[in-house]
Amino acid sequence: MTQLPPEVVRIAEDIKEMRIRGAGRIARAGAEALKLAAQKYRGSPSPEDFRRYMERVAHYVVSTRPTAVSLPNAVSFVMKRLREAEGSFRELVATVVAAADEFIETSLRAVETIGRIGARMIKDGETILTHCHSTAAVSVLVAARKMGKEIKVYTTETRPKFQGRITYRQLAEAGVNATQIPDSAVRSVMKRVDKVVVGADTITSDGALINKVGTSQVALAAHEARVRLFVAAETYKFSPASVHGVPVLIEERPPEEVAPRKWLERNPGVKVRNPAFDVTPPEYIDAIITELGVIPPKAAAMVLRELFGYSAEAEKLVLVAVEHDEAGVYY
Ligand code: RUB
Repeated sequence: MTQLPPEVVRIAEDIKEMRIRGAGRIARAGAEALKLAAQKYRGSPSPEDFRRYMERVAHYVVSTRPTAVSLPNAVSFVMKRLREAEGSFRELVATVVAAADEFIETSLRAVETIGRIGARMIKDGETILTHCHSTAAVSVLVAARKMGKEIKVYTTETRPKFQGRITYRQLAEAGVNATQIPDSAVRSVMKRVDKVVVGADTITSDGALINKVGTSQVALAAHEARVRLFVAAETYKFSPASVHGVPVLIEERPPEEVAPRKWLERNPGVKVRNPAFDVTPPEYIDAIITELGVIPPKAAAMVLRELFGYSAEAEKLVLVAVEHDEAGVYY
């Protein structure tokens, strides 16, 4: 069996260990991994062998992290092109490379468009709260600043991995007046907040949002204070498999990310849970800002039908991710 190129293994490890993180970046890295796998393939030049090898790579890449549907969507985008293509081995390699490049470019453009659309929804002088680090949400906030709007942003720390520090740094570098708060301070600052903007790992056909753990508490506090909550999400964050009732697996990460190893050793048998994501029901979401425009969460099913139709490949890939970690919790 042809070995997977080290570059592909490295990308997969970087996704697993969260050196590459955030649903959009994970998706682009997945597409890049397929492209590299095709370019570095040194097995037999028979189209059938190459196709089989690429199916194996796709399975491997999708198995890295289970929750963000952007990853199987990116892989499906590329693999669909390969499955539909005919021609020599060289032509098939070129098909994979072109599809991966197209996904990456389209994805980056979508983030930019969301920034432009979302920024128009923010008024000069408003205070915004965001959670974790979302490239799409940061794009909205930075675009608002570029439009000359003087905004103030609260960024949560986002324990246990502190992705909020990335958000803070990116906003500060863009000249946005940002303030870091502990996650537990969300409710106490909410009375000074005008809008919440967060990103998405997955949006289901009923308009529920799966995003960094804590998002649903932010939404609850916003709902109580009558603060509107917006989700910045490219359409490849919508789950085609959810149309068919396939559940979203909430990733559980190692306890060492939550509690220091020494403390765990000193307290043998201690129970620690570390769910990486949670589910915010559509009732707590005012609108989803996509590259196609702003939609109510209840329109998610329509977007899915429009974009994917029936996508059996995507369903298969999501199932692969589910098989990968059976200890997790399903939405
Ligand atoms: C990141 C996270 C982000 C979404 C959207 O979780 O929950 O809000 O992935 O990000 P993690 P983006 O750090 O565990 O990957 O807008 O960049 O796609």
